[in-house]
Amino acid sequence: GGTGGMKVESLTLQGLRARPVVLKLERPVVARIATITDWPLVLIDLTTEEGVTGRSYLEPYSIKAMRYLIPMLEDLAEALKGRRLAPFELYEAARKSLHFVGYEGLSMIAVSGLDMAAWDALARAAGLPLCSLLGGSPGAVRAYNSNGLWLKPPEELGAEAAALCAEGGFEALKLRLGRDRPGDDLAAIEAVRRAVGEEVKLMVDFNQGLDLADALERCHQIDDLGLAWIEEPIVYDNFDGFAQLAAELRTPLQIGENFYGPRDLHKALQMKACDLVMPDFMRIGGVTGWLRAAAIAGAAGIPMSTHLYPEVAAQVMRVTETAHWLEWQNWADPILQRPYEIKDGLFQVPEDLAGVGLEWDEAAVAANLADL
Ligand code: SMN
Ligand code: MG
Repeated sequence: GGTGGMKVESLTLQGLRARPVVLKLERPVVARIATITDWPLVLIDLTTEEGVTGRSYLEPYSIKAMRYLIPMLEDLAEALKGRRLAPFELYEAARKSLHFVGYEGLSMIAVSGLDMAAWDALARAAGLPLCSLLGGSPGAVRAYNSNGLWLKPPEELGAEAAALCAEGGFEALKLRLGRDRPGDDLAAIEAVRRAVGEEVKLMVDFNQGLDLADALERCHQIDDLGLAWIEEPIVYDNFDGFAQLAAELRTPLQIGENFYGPRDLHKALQMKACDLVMPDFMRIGGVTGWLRAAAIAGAAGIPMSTHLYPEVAAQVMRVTETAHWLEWQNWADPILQRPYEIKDGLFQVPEDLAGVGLEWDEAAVAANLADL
């Protein structure tokens, strides 16, 4: 399939275009720490001298952050221009260029965006889906629906949960917790449970909203409800606190969307700060960072789930030793020509595409370009 194959070892990085887009969310993000109604995306086109273009997108949560992220991406590409398109080598070179600036935050987010586009270009040139280039094969990945169940009144959640299951035959949903009154969180879980039945798996996410004392109390309150995991009850970098929670709770503790690079995952596991991990592609270091993190989680026997970026997520989950759950949300779909299909709760890597295979719907992009 795909482009039919090309000499992939001869690709040369030529340039990068990054465009800011803002899309209205169908179900706004209402989390304990922030409300987001308009979702920012940076669309990346990485060009090569040979004519192959690699694509990726970044979702930096904050519209204004795109004002700093786009020049960083352009500067990285300028510095790497003329180099061979070898993603591991580009990753190392980009990281080294940031030694003095610092590795985390926007630095890592920019490197990750470049890395995902580079892997896409390489696999496109080879005429293979990325998962095949990595030694796997296209196929299905188990997914949960993360599109909704934000901090709304509990009485609205039953109908929404049923709708979310129906969006793709899902048998797992994530709901957000951290309402002011703990009893309202319990009512929310109860409403969703009643609507979807006992068989559907429920993940819950506090979005870092509690302090450790509250987290200890409130996580214990929900510890015998059969939840699939409790995610980020406290601020993301408090690994000591997570370790205490993980030791006390029976429900698996999930963290990782705020790991900056594989070493954060390594540290979290060393400290026994969690039972499960779920790196985000813009923070873990794109595909390169994911592969390295997946090796650590695999060796430790820790189940690994994805955060956002479902298309890249599906590709790498096909080669992830301890692959657990793909987080499905479709907020980028309005600007994609061909979103991957979801059916029976399984997200499908198409057989007949090359790379990650993102193609922009240029009319939709033009209609939603942001004026920063
Ligand atoms: C999340 C995702 C996207 C926006 C806000 C919050 C969340 C998750 O932490 O895990 O899906
Ligand atoms: Mg989360």
